[in-house]
Amino acid sequence: MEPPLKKVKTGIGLVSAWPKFSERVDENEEKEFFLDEGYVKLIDFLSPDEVGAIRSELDRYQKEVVPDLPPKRAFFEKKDDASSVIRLERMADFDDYFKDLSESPAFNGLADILLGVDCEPNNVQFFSKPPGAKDTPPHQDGIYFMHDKGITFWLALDDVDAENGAMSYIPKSHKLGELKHNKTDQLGFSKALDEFPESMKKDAVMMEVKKGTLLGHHPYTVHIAGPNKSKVRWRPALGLTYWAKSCRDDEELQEKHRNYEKKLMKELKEAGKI
Ligand SMILES: O=C(O)CCC(=O)C(=O)O
Ligand SMILES: [Fe+2]
Repeated sequence: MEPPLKKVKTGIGLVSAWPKFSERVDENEEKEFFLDEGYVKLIDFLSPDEVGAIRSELDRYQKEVVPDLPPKRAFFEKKDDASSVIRLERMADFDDYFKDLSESPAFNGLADILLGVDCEPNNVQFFSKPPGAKDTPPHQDGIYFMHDKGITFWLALDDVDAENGAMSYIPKSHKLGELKHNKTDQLGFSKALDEFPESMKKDAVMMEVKKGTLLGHHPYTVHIAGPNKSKVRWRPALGLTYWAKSCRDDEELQEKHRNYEKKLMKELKEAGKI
C-alpha cells in the first residue's frame, strides 16, 4: 500500500471534509515534542486556500452574526466601534461553519492524539489584535480551564512577528504545574501570572510564523504576547480549545465555570467594559 500523502491540502467545502491531521503532520514526532516542550509549532498546517476560506467565513461571521450576539460573546477595544473587535467567544455555539471546523478531524483528531484521550471542542475564539492592541499578559490556560485535561490550538490567519504581537512560549513550563495568578482589569485576559521571573523570560521562544501555521499548547505552558505596535497590520488568530470528554460529566467543574462566568460578566458590566 502507498504511504499516506503528507501535506495534501484543499480549500474546498466544510473543514470536516478537509484532509485530517495525519496527512498534515507526523503525529508521533509532534506528540513527543509536545510532551517534552509543552507546545507544538506546525508550519504550513493549512494551505493559503484553506486560510482564505476560514478568513472569508470569519468576515461573514463578523457582518452577520456579531451584531446579534450577547455582549459577553464579543469584546471591543472601543465599546461602540464594531471595527475594534479584540475577541469573539464561543463561535461554535452561534455558527455551523465554526462548529464543523471545531469538530473536524484536522483539529479535534490532533487534540485526541496529542493528549492521548478522546477530546471534544470546548471553545472557538477569535483572538484579534487590532493595531495598537495591548499585550497579552503571561498566563497558563489551565487557570481558565480549572483543570489540565485540555489543549489550546492557535491558528495564525495572517503573518505574525514581533511588530504585530507574536506569542511566545516558555518551553517545558508545563512541567511546573499550576502557577499562582492574579486578577487583571484587562478585557479578555482576566488573569496574569503573579510572578514572571527573569529565568522564565530568558527562555521565551517567540512564535514568529506565517499564516497557516498552527500552534498548540498544554494548559500549564506559560505564554505571553506582545502589543500590536503596527499602525496598520492586524494580528488575526483563531483559538480552538479541546477538553477531554470526561470533563463534560464533571458536574463540580461545570458549576465552577458557570459561577465564574457570572461573576466575571457582572464585574465587566459594572466597569462599563461590555
Ligand atoms: O492571541 C493571544 O495574544 C493570546 C492567545 C492565548 O492566550 C491562547 O491562545 O491561549
Ligand atoms: Fe492563553
